[in-house]
Amino acid sequence: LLKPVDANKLVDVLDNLLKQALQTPYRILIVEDQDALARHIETLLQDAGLETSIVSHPLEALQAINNYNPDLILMDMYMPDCSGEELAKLIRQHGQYDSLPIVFLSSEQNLDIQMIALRTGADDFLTKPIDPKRLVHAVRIRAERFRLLNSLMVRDSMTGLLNHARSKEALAAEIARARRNNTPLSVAMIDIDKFKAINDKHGHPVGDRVIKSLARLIQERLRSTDVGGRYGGEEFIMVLPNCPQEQAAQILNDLRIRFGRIRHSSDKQDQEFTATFSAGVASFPTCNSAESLLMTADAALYQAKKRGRNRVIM
Ligand code: GH3
Ligand code: MG
Ligand code: MG
Ligand code: MG
Ligand code: MG
Repeated sequence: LLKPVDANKLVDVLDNLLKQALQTPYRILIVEDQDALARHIETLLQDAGLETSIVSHPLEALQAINNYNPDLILMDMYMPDCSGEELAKLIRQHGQYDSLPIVFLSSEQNLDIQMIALRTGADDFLTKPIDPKRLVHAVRIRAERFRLLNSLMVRDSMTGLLNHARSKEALAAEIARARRNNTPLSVAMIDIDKFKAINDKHGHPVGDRVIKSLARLIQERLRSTDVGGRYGGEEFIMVLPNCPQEQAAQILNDLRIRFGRIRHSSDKQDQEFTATFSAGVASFPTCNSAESLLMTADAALYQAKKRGRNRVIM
């Protein structure tokens, strides 16, 4: 469920993220078994400024969705191994793809068959011969709406970091990738120290600013493949692919020192104050499931609190 979104905060924090999201070309995955036709469609879409990737075997589509992260799938109906209708059903069975737009493009003129195909949860049925304008329009408006809604749904409106649910999804995806590629992966759980006292002393809005300042530090620190999420109120998660445990602990310690140096200004008292956080780090392959990574990082965080806070434990 989406938390109610404060419009001002949204403009304040998400505006740039949204602008950025809409400026990156939309990615269209073309699932079409005939090479010449696939290339023709590709050219039409690319000429309109869209980015494309082609899958000619429908059974490779799920993997391609995972790798390419498309904003829309343009799908043929009749293919060997698996029909477009079956493939659409398969895609919809994956919870995380249930709002990904699917548009059929086929020479099938029979309305009944078109309707049955649309019952899979697909969004539109375009018929050949292709009208380039109609194709580009149908694809672009749906990709745009998806991109916009998606960036609102995945992000925490206060910090712009991934929200709790998407952080967990990202962790699941990254651990699957780490297993496939046999690469390390680290997870850090971060919790601001004695945050209740900060709220009590300086007020909730000042507490919010402290949360945002840590979120910004985390955001700045992320490489393009890293994930930063707001896991709870003043709790954050970092998922660091290709990063062994010692290196992750170093990154977290660096972050911890930089956060501790920020001078926060209070509204109530005429003085600045500082804040600290504690963190726990766990890594794959020592921990080999998402659950074990989260549990171990959490246990390490608990130890960091117990041993006096303002420290990173792995
Ligand atoms: P510890 O060092 O053990 O973590 O102590 P703590 O006081 O930080 O304890 P805890 O993590 O349990 O408390 C977190 C507090 O953060 C509780 C809640 O009132 C406050 N909080 C949660 N979300 C927000 C928020 O969005 N804004 C503000 N200002 N406060 C929040
Ligand atoms: Mg065909
Ligand atoms: Mg075909
Ligand atoms: Mg907490
Ligand atoms: Mg805390």
